[in-house]
Amino acid sequence: MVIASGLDVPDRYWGTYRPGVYFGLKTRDPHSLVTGLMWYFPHSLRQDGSGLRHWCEQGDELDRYAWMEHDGRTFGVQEIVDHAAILNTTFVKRLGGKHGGDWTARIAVTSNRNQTGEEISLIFYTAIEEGVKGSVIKVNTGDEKRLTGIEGTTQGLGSFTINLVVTRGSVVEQSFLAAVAAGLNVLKETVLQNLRIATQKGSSKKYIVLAGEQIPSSPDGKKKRPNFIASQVTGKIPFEIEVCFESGSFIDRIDKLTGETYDRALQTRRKFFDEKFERVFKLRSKDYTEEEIRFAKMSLSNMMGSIGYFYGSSQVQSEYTKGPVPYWKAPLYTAVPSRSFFPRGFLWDEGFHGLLVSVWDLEIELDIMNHWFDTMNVEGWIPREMILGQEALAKVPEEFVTQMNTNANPPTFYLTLHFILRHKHDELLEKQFLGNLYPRLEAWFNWFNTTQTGDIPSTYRWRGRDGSTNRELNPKTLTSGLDDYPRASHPNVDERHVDLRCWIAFAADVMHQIGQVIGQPSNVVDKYRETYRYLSDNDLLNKLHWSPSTQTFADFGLHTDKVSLRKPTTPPRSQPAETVRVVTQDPTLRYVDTSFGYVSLFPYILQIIDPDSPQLAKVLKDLRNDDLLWTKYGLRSLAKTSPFYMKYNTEHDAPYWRGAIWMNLNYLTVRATYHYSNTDGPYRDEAKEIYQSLRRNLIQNLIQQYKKSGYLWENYGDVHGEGRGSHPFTGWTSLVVLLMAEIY
Ligand code: 6A9
Repeated sequence: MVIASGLDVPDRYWGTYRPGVYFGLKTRDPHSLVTGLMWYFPHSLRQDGSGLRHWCEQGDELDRYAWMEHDGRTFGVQEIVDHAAILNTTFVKRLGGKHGGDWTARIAVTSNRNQTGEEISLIFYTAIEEGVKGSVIKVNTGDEKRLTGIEGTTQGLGSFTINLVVTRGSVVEQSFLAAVAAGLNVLKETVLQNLRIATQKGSSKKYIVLAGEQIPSSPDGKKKRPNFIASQVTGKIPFEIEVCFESGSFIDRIDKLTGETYDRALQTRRKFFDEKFERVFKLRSKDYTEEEIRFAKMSLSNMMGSIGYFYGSSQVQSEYTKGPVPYWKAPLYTAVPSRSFFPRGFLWDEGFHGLLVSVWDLEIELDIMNHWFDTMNVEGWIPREMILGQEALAKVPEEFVTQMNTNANPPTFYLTLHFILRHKHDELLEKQFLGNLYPRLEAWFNWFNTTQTGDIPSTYRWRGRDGSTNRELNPKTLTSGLDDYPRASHPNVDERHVDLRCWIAFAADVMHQIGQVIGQPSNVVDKYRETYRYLSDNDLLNKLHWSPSTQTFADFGLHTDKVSLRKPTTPPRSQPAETVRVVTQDPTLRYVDTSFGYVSLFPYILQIIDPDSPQLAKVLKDLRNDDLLWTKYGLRSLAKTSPFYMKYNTEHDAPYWRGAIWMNLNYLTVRATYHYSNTDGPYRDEAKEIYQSLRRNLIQNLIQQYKKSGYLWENYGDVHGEGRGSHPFTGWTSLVVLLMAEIY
């Protein structure tokens, strides 16, 4: 299918589609012009470049930074707190002309500590890739060789101008740089190489300035053209700058989007946002406090503000090629889980993001899904992690780049689709979208249902586990999304994974529903219903996955718990000894039932357990047990009783899904509990009670940790509830908004 992108969708052409930088705009165009912000405090800039802010980095140790408001289309309001300074970055777009219109960004710096006068340097830049046909940017300098603006042309933007003005406060120094950057991944380095120390006439004070025109000549003597133009303003806090992008084809503009006009435009946008937020989530009418509502707006806004546009090709390894080969070049419009640590697309994360995004703006979500499904190969496979383009690649260690076309990741887009069908925001649009997507949904389903099956009929097995390693305490299952969650200790073909079985059962159900909605022939629709019935048949499920001894759902495989990490007794002389796994008891074919955790909950989480079954009673009982998963902060991933609870997987590999509290599966558990508390059956009331308290615990802890730390986190500690792992992590953790609003 041809996806509508670029100028076909003018109102989403420009956006903050570089979620990996603190602030920057680009277009949904493979070779977009990019703009962005860097800043530093002159007194704390170091030779090695530390102190210069550009990419979101945890190492910068900002107190916090978050989009407080962002609608994914027209405007955004971000607050960045960097030690003594608060940077307010806002932008508003205005449509007009043929190239996506104008926008203005405002960067206002105020003091965090009520002390004014400290100096800060803001650098706003514009860059294009080198050697793209039809792309030019150049500086306009007035008298005294001061930069007065930039003008340029690209194929996607036509002609345009960008002007920067200081709108408030006192300026200490202003300078610019026009240079040739070797790539979009080295813009910070380009700035660092071109900083100089200068003094002003009649003063001995030293300033850090940008070096002006620095254009090398080509070997043929001709001057090269700059592809990077940066403008620096050093000012005393408080002060403010405005950057105004004007599109050349926008000829009937009445006034400039600056000053008071900008104020008014921003006010209007904020008001619309506020009204829509209440219409969609109804938190005010649910009696949340203003502070809680601000938190929820921040969570949603970061999801929308984390949407990026990437272009490039993945590295893919298939069984037909010796080494990894590049996939075709493709665009990806997607949210990212974490702006700092992994600002790129992840397949199963995106299905969770889709829940929140689709309630807020269905069109955006359908667009995101279209892009992802366009990355499917002929076999029906979609890569798990999308590392597209120079900027994205620069953040990934070599060994993680290659994607295997035999490996899966949970098909969570079926969750998104199920959710969209349930909430019916725009039936016509949905029907059309589903009709177009259907052939690829079939291919996707078939890929899972043929390549991920187990040896016994109706069983499934995650591929990609390493059966030969002696380094890991329990070989990881990255494909399942639950990385180090303990599975059979000795991966082999006898394994059967209960979570994967449930995912496929669920997918079959959704395929059946979609088939009905778009009027597929009954034999096709029936086929999926049959598959769903077969895979959700509770007797068969219990036979394959219910451990009679522990009375819990479990994986099955060649397993022993008697494993430990030890330093080898005779270390290789040349390098320091790495711990290895020692197995002190032969593994046997059995249920992996000594570890209770998220995996054991899957038949419940995906609502496959019959409402009147004794299994449901047992799961509900286990859910409330403090020795297993229950904590004041949500459900921990692995029971305290598991031999793998909080264990390192190698000496360097800290526990990840071995105890911490993760929002994505907590959200699904709350959702399932909501379902069982609203479905007739003997255990309704138990479910109702769990629903209330689990939901409350999760919401309260996230709000409290946000107040304390300034961030949403990748996961949360099960003992004190503190945020852990990468931050900000506003991917699935922002599903807290749906919990607050009770949207499932
Ligand atoms: C590799 C980064 C300096 C791990 O949220 C994305 C995924 C989830 O899909 C998965 O379920 N995360 C979870 O277990 C993060 C994966 C990050 C890989 C980063 C190297 C080093 O960069």
